[in-house]
Amino acid sequence: MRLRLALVTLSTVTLTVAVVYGTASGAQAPELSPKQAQIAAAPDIPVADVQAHLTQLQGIADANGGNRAHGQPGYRAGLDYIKGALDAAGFTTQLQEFSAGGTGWNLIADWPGGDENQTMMFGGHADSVSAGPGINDNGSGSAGLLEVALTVAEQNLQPAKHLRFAWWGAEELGLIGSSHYVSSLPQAELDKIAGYVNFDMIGSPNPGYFVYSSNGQPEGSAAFEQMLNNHYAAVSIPTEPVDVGGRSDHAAFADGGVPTGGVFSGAEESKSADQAAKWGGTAGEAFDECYHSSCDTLDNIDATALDNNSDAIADAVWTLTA
Ligand code: DPN
Ligand code: CA
Ligand code: ZN
Repeated sequence: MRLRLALVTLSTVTLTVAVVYGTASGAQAPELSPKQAQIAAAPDIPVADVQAHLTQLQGIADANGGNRAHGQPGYRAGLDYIKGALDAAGFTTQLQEFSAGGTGWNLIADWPGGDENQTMMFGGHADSVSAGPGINDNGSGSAGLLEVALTVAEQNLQPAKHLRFAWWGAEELGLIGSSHYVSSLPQAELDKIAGYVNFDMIGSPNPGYFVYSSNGQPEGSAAFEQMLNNHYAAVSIPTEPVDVGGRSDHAAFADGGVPTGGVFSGAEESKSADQAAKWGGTAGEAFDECYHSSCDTLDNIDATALDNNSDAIADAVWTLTA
């Protein structure tokens, strides 16, 4: 009886507070602007959907001599899998052909709409080394980007900026596909690219959470670094800045003056004791012991890192195109 009285009293107080607040503010909570609403709506990507793409890429490598390397049939088969899914979802796709000791292709996917004078690009390389199937490097980024793109279509996102995804060829031979793309754009077209965010290795088995440093990068890059750091801070994951330099496909964009950013879970470098303390995993072992080798297979993926970083891709797409 006493308990019930206490509850009645409490709910009365709560009601009173609500009424007073309503009166004082004059209305309900202020409405979000379309930009704020889009940012708030960034989806949580189910990791199983990303893993399903990785299973496909592994199967494609298995059926094509064990790799998805430039100049090998597995490369084109993997790219066709990604392209087929994007085409079915309503993207406008194109294969940009180039030659580099064999024919290579970039896959460019545009989501119709938005201001093309402000085009935001998100990408990663789709080729593996010839030693193995390249599931972490870079099936992981390829699959995360694909699932986020499919989610854009599912939710019929209508961003203010124009949205373009890219899967690059021949990265492993020296950033050839992305360099070809940037150098083939007339200056007027390059000027329309508001930014490029890169995802190369996002499911490393002994993962770190690295955000590309904007130090020495074109003006505007710091906003991408900040946005990505905000994303991880919101889910209580500590990050470290990393100077990726010329080691991945953002480099040609940066050289062309386009603001860049990216996310990376670590390659051949060894995880320090400090890093193991904050991220878990094994100190003194590489972030990816199977980097560029035949064991970069489906089981060379940390599902939690893949999940967290795929969610970061989604947040970047939703936030940076709003
Ligand atoms: N793409 C790999 C490389 O070029 O060595 C791995 C890598 C990705 C390295 C991102 C640094 C940053
Ligand atoms: Ca998720
Ligand atoms: Zn790579």
